Parts: sequence; C-alpha cells; structure tokens
Amino acid sequence: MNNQHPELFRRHKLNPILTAADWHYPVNSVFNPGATLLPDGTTLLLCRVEDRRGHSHLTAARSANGIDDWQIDSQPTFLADPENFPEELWGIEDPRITYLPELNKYAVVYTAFTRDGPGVALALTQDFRQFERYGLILPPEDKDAALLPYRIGGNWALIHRPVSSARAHMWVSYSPDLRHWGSHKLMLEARRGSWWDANKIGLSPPPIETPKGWLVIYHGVRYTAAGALYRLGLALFDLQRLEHCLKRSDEWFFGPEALYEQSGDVGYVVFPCGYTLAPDGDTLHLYYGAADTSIALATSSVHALLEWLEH
Ligand code: BMA
Repeated sequence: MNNQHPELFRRHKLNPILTAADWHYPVNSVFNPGATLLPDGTTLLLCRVEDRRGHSHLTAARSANGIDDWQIDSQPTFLADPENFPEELWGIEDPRITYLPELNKYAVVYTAFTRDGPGVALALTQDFRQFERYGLILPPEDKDAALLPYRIGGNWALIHRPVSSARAHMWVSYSPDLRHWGSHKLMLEARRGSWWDANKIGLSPPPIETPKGWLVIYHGVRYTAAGALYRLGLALFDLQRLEHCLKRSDEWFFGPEALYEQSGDVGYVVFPCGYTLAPDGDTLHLYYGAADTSIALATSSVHALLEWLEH
C-alpha cells in the first residue's frame, strides 16, 4: 500500500474496528464517531449510525483499550427528536465531543439534518445516557463544529463551517452562555484551483491543545470527475487568538488508501470526528469513518505531527 507518511499515522491492523455487523439491531452503516476518554480510562465512541431509511442517530461503544472488545449500547443512545426539535427532522450526524471542566460535563456538538440542510446543534451530558439538549445553536447551512474545552477571554469558542457561497471556510464564534453566538471570525480559508483542499474544508476532530498552539486536523474536499476525495491536513492556531493561523500544511498527510476507505457507501472518504490522547500526553488515537461505512483507527504522535508541520 502506498503510504507517503508511514510514520505519521499508522492504520491499526484490526481495521475496520467497528462495522454494522457488530450492532445489536439492524443498521446500514456505522461511521464518523466522536471520541473521548472517560475518567476510568475507558474509550467512549459516539458513533454515527445510519438506519435503513437513511436517517442517522448516535450510539455509544465503550472499550477498555480503545481497540477491541467494544461494548455497544443495545439500543440507540441519542436519537433525533423532531417533535421537540424540528431541526432534527432527517436525523443527527457527525458528533464532536469536548469535556468542559467548568461544567463537569461533556459537550456533544452534532449536525442536525434540517429541512434546509445541515445545522449545528449542541447537547450536554455527564454519562452519555442522559442528554440535555440546547437545540440548534447555528442555523443551516453549517456543520463540522466543535467546542473548545474552556473559555477564551471569558467566552466559549466554537469552530464551525458555514456555507455561504461555492467555497466553504472554517470560522470561530464566541458565546457567553453556549446559546448566543457572535464575534464571528474567519479562521481558515479553503484554497483555490487544483489544491487538495480547494473550495471546501472543515474541522475534523476537536482541536488538540499543545504548548505551540491548537493543532487542528481538517479535511479538504477535492471534486474530481469520479466524485469527491476527502483527505486530511494540519494547521496550528494561536492559543488565545484562534483566528490567527501560525502554520498550515501544504500537503495532506492522510487520505483514502486502504480498501475499506476506498470502497463503501461513499468511497474515497476518511472522516475523523474524534481522538483520544494517551496518558503519555503524546500518543494519539484517531477514530475515523471509512467510506461512510465503517469505523477505523489510526495512531500517531502529537510531537511527530508538530514536527511534520514545522518542516
Ligand atoms: C460530508 C459529511 C460527512 C460524510 C462526508 C462524505 O459532507 O456529510 O458526514 O462522511 O460528507 O460523504
């Protein structure tokens, strides 16, 4: 297999680590999971599950080592609730999880599939069993959103990807209460022309805090005659001023190369929505949707990613 950066991100040999066949009820596909480490060290994935109508919901899977022996909830963990939240009419997708020490709760920022396209919704939880919904916090068309773990200059910060023209960029917005969002700032622009990240980019997992800045893994979408290609690049942002980009990779570092990434419901897609950081503070487990069909794991090192970005 041709991997240009074999040392940067290693696919796990058990990939794909989760598929629809592992579910306790009939589903079409499982992909694009949010991820977090629970206080006892358990890895929790909140998986996007697409049912056989084409609508998605979220189901939790827990594992002691984050690799195998997953305990999957026997029923959907977090279902769309279109009666009370009409914006969830066509399902909920692509969760990003951030632990908020100030509230002692996990924030789950997810895509609500509204009648007018995707919008950004928020729910808080302590245990991934009960969820407190905040509803739609940014209207369509907007997605690929995640919260930062703490306030910056007194306000919560949310990275997101509104679509207002043929091109779609990453923005950061601020809120005093997680409900009202403003002070919108452009964070990272999609490039143009033949670039791998031309026209449309978006945040992948929540940013990774490092002493050098917020390390952001983002996806670029390249449209070809054969369809869209989803690949991943890196950028580094100032810890206090997120709109200030310190570095950006010219090349992508991870793209669909394995068979399970190239073939599936939507081929040539790698789409991570979460990672966990090992207690060594460096080993990164990146969980990603492969071809909108299954869930895969790739391992890296924060140090190696920063080095690569530097050079
Ligand atoms: C994006 C999102 C993802 C999906 C990807 C490829 O726009 O909708 O959920 O994995 O397209 O289909």
